[in-house]
Amino acid sequence: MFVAIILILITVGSVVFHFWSPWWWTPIASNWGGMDDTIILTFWITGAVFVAICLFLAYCVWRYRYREDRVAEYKPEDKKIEFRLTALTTLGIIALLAPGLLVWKNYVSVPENALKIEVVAYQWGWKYRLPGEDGVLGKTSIKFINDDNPYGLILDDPNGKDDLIVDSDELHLQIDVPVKFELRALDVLHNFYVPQFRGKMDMVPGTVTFYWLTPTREGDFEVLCAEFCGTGHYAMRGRVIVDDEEKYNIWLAEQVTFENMLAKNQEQKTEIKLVKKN
Ligand SMILES: [Cu+2]
Repeated sequence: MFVAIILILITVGSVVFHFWSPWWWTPIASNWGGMDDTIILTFWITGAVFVAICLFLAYCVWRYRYREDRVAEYKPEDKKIEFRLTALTTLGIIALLAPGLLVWKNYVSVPENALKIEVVAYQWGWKYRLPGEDGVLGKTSIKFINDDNPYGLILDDPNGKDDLIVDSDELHLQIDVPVKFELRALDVLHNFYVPQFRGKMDMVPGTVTFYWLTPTREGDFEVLCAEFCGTGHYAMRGRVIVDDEEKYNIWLAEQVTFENMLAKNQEQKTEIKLVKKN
C-alpha cells in the first residue's frame, strides 16, 4: 500500500509541478509558432502516457499484493496483448512524429522573396554577409579564406563585389521580412540559435546549411551557439536586433561592401610599409 501511495504522489506531484512552476519558453518573435505547438502536443502525449503508466503501476502494486493464499500465474506469452500494445505504441509514435515532419517541411522550404543572409561562425564568434544592390550573394570557397578575405569570397565572381560584410556579432533584421540564413562554419561545428526565433541548425565546416524565418516582433535578441565547440563555447554570443524599416535601412547604409573592405585593407598595408620605410 505504501509503495502504491508513493507512486500516486509522484504522479500528482509531477502534474502539479508542471502547471504551477513558472518555467516556459520566452515569448516567440518569429513565425515558428508551429514548433511550440508540436512541443506542446508532445508534452500532452508523453504526459498522458506517464500518468497512465504510473497509475497503472500503483494499481497493480496494490491489486496483486502478496497474500498467502494466492499463487502467481505463469504467462510468458499473450498474442492479443502484444498486438494491442504494438498498435497503441505505433499510433503514439506517429502522433509524436507526424506534426514535427510537417513543420520541418515548412522550415526548409524557403519562400522565394526571402532575403539571403550568410552567417559565419568561428571559434568563438559570429559575422555576417548580406547581398548588395544586386540582391545576390557572391560565391565562396574555403580555398580562398585568408586574413584579407576572411569569408573566402571568390574574387572573380562579380556578384560578390557589392556584398555587405558585417564583421560584427551584431546583426539587424527588418520586421516582417522573411530571411534565409545560410550557415557556414570556418573551423568546427557550431549552431546558430536565437531562442525567441525557435529555429536552429548545425553549421558544418565545408558545407552550407540553411533555414528561414520571418521576425515578427521588434527587439534585441541574444544569439547563442547551440553546439559545443570548444573552451570558448559559453562566450560565443551575439545579438540580433529586429528593427522597423527606417531603422533597418540606417543600419544597412552603414555597412561596408566587400570591394571597399579590400581597398581599405590594401590602404592599411601600404601605410604600414611606408611607416616601416621611414
Ligand atoms: Cu560555437
